[in-house]
Amino acid sequence: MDPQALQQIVGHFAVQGKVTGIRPLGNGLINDTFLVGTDGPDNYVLQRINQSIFRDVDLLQHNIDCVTRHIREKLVAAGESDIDRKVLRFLPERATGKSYWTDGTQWWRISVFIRDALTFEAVTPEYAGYAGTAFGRFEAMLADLPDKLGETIPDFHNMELRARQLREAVAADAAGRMANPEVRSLVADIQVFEQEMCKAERMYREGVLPKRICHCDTKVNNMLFDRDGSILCVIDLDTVMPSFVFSDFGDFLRTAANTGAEDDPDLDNVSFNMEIFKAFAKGYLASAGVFLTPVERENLPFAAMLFPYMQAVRFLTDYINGDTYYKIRYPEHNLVRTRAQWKLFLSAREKAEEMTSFVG
Ligand code: GN1
Ligand code: MG
Repeated sequence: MDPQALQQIVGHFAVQGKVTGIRPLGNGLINDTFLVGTDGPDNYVLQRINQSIFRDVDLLQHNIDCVTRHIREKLVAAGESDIDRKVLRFLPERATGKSYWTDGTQWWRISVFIRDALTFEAVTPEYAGYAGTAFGRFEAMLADLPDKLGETIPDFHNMELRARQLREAVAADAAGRMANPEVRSLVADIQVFEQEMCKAERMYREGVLPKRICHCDTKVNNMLFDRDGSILCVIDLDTVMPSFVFSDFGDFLRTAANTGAEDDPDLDNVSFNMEIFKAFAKGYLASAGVFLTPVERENLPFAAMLFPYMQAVRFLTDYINGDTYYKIRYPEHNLVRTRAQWKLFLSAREKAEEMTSFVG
């Protein structure tokens, strides 16, 4: 996007200082993100919200406002220092005071850029342990949130819905990709496990599995670390909403316990790393163990399998639909991603018993 247009958008928010530069930031697959440099005390993160995915931006920003306010209050009450580095702060739009600005076709928001923070695409077991504790604490802090949060993407991590979307994509074959035998074979392999992987929705209907406020996008790169390795805060709050705790536990491991990349073209790189699993599970149980029910706890290994599975389904669905959801960098990207997530699922599944004996 042209820098002058971006600068004008920034002008709608109460930033301090003069803007000195705007450049792309991070590698999210949904929103467009920019770093805004200034000569003032802070730099900022500008984001264009992908409104074809987040259809109700008022609800989205309501959730984020409630969550950041609640966490900030908790940090203040606990006497924490350096609070602006431990929770995101969004700026009000000058005219409306809302935490976003829209010209009616595009939606934008700005948060303060957290100084001296590190992000990682991969972590050591030690850092995975810190991350486990941090996500457990994040859920614990939100357990007494007084506001009601809506689902910013309805049924986001509902496996029954994702399986249905795959079936619909296959039936419509909008991009003619079902002609490829590899795609047909992946669909068939995936469907073998469908009933097993839709267990959480059944347990929820039976009333034995609760929903809690979860982050729902706990990719390892959505966590900011301080220079000394401690966790500063969790970012990318678009999907904070009621879900099963499996979302946060499973999605972190999907990214952090993968010995390869999410879209690794070399499947020999991809496998499920038990050292990361153990360290993360230990950290998570240390902070979340107090509120988890026995059913939640005993199904954490299921969560570690569910998320590579669900992601394989989502990437394959998008491939079959003709790449309408995820940003891609080359034509077969979603297929390459599917293969890697499928390999990761199979690898995690081989370790199911070992995981179960670890969480006890
Ligand atoms: C998307 O935008 P990003 O990269 O943080 C997606 C997640 C997927 C992830 C796969 C709203 O997250 O659910 O797990 O890509 N977010 C949405 O990398 O669909
Ligand atoms: Mg992200």
